Amino acid sequence: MATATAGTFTLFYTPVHDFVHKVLVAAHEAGLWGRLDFVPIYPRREGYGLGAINPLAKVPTLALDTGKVLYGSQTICEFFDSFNTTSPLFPAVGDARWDAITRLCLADITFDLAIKVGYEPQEAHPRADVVEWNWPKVIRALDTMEADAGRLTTFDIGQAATLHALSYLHWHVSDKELMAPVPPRFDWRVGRPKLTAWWDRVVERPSVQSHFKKPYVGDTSAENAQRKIAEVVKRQKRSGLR
Ligand SMILES: N[C@@H](CCC(=O)N[C@@H](CS)C(=O)NCC(=O)O)C(=O)O
Repeated sequence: MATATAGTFTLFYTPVHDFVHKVLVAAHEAGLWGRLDFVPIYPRREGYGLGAINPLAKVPTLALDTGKVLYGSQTICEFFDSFNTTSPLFPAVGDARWDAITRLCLADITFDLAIKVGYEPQEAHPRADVVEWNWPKVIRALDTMEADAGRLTTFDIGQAATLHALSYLHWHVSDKELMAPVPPRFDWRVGRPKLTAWWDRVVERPSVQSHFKKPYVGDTSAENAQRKIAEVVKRQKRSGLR
């Protein structure tokens, strides 16, 4: 059951639409797209600090009209999904629920590992063991997704996260020369026909097409980010949250 029924939701996120964002998918699937106020944040750039409203200063971060702030992409997805009365992405009970949440974890950690292996060569002192340790996990995760893909009929949060992870892997890893054992021009589709067929089907969902590969249009300035953060702080003061 949703805790807020009216108003807009301020979503602080990085609007790089070269990959699928599962929080955007969850919002769209829940019918909330028109109620989102998108605020671009680039965590590594000067002037975009989210620390005033999220101690971890990470994206995504979601602020409600009351000033209440939610963070952690899984938290935000589940919050959006609490408004989804037609086909929730978090099944309520039973095997379907645990399968969806396990799939979510598999995909989210694969996404984290893709970030790690993609950025390691840019570190001041790149460590071969970091990539050697983590790359086999990525391969096993992809093979698990392949084994899972043939069984998928409905759409759930784990699949939204799988779209997120695979699209990120493609964008961040496929066209680069990284460190061994990551092969050059790695393509997750090769040898994974069921996962490929599943991707080709679900990528057409309106919730994915809402943003994937479409440029972000809007104010991306640090001034806008700081103004929106200040508004959240003001709402929190009004609501007695600070
Ligand atoms: N587990 C968190 C991870 C969020 C996260 O690490 N976001 C990155 C961008 S993908 C970030 O904000 N990095 C900036 C920082 O760590 O300061 C989630 O799923 O929300």
